Amino acid sequence: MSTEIHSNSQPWWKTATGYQIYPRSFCDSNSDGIGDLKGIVSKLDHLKDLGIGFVWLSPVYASPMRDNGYDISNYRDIASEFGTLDDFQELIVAAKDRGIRIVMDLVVNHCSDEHEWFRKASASTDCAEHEYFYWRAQNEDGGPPDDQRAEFGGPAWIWVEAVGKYYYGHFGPQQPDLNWQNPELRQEVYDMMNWWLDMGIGGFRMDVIDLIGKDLDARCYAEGPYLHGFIKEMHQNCLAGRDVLTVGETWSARPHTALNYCGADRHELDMVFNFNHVEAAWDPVNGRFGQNCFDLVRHKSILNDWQIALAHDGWNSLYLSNHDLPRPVSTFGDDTTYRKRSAKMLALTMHLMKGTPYVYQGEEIGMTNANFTSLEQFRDIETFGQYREQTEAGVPFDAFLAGANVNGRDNARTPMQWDGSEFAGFSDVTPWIDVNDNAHEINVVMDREDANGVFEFYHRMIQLRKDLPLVTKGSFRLLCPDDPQVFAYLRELDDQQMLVVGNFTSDAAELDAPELSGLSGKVLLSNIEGRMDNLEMPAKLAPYEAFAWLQNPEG
Ligand code: ISL
Ligand code: CA
Repeated sequence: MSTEIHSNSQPWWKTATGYQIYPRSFCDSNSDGIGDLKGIVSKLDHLKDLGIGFVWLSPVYASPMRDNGYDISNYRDIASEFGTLDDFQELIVAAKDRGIRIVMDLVVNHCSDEHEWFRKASASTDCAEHEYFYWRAQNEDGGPPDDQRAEFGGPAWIWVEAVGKYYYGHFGPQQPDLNWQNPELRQEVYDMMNWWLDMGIGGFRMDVIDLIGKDLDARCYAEGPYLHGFIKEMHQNCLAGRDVLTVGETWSARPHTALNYCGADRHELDMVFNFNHVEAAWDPVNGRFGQNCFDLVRHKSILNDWQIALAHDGWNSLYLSNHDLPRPVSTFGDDTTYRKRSAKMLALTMHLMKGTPYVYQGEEIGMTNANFTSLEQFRDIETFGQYREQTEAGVPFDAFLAGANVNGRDNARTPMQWDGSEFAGFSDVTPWIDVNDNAHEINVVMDREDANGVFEFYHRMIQLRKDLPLVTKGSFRLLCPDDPQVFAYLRELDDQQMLVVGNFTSDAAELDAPELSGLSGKVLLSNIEGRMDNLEMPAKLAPYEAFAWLQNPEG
């Protein structure tokens, strides 16, 4: 029986829970060590059992895979190692049968240097495609127009002898930026988007979309002057009138700019990914490859600001992890003694805020960081860029390794741990990247056999969102903002109140919310044994304890 896909009063993406798949690392169906589309199809029941409503699929387009698909060489084809267009259509249908939509990754700030557009553009100035990229002449001393560095290391301006000019690659030479100033380029992108939308996809996650409005001469990159004009135009050309989800990846968005993307009157996007809480855990001196500097008070304050900014208009995305970030249980929780309990605590406090939650593959069983020990184990282009820059700057290898193990992107990219077999049930040959050493004790089979497993907790939590309109619609009020241990908030709708509490530490803690003392209600979900329905204030909390409690359950 197919699951109901429409909800009558609200857009489906407000009541659904998303699940991100990084295809290369999810499931390998043909024993080449690389995850693929047929592998995803074979695991759809896992997602259905979890209760998710849509998949955000990281790029599966044709690509030389310098950045694992975030460098696209053909926007209308599937990478051969992932399968074929037929496999993709089969995935859409098989997912739909299970009430799941497939949201594609839209990577149009840049393409691959192997895209036909760039091949032509870099061979001659005398073709339409030349204008699809940003070109600049040498400056007076023969050098590049400016000293901008690429995200993955090296200069962002790259010389091409054949045309006697530099092109701009924000991420690196193999990812030339597309010139959004050019109307024909924009039309190519819109046609391509419509082609996928007509095929029946559920929407788009838009890669670094805040960069497309850049003004290179002003050296203005993120949220540039042309940004919202372009997104509006995209909306008119592709999205208006379609029942799809759009979410922008926007590192530069702040609570006061978020409505520029997702306010109802804007006709741009449904929501954006906010990274403020992610960046707040980075080392202020040594940056992302320094130490983990997580601070709960700041974390709460950031999330609260976003909840307030989008309380009445716009919509939040709720997440702690993706394919670029370390595993949340390692960054924000405890990945040893309290691994399961803290994984559940992090999930509960995140998912029950107002917005659409996203689960990243493996998070639902509490997968941990990779803890690689040698350079040979890494695969990520960004990590190698860091390695070169740090080595040149004289940083010792051990310090680089420590940083990569704290925040490197490969932490999230080790193969999905399906079972305790040699390659974790991901593949039956050596995978493209090492399986985490802990796969024999952290895997889907073992976790799902455990009534107290992380998966079962996620399943119940996701079900709560479907059962209780309050979870989607209720207002949000942060409690005890200055408490360094406890994250607690109230959600309210009509005469119902839900309290959500999480202890972010391995010490006992206390919540004092006198206004709730003595009220009758019931515990909806808890990650420890014995949490009682009646709330006595102050409430004592065990290490990493979390619960959701509903006052006036009949309301
Ligand atoms: O993870 C990061 C934090 O600094 C950056 O490395 C990352 O480049 C940034 O998050 C933008 O990410 C997106 O675009 C990149 C791609 O490598 C990432 O995987 C993608 O999510 C370029 O397409
Ligand atoms: Ca494969």
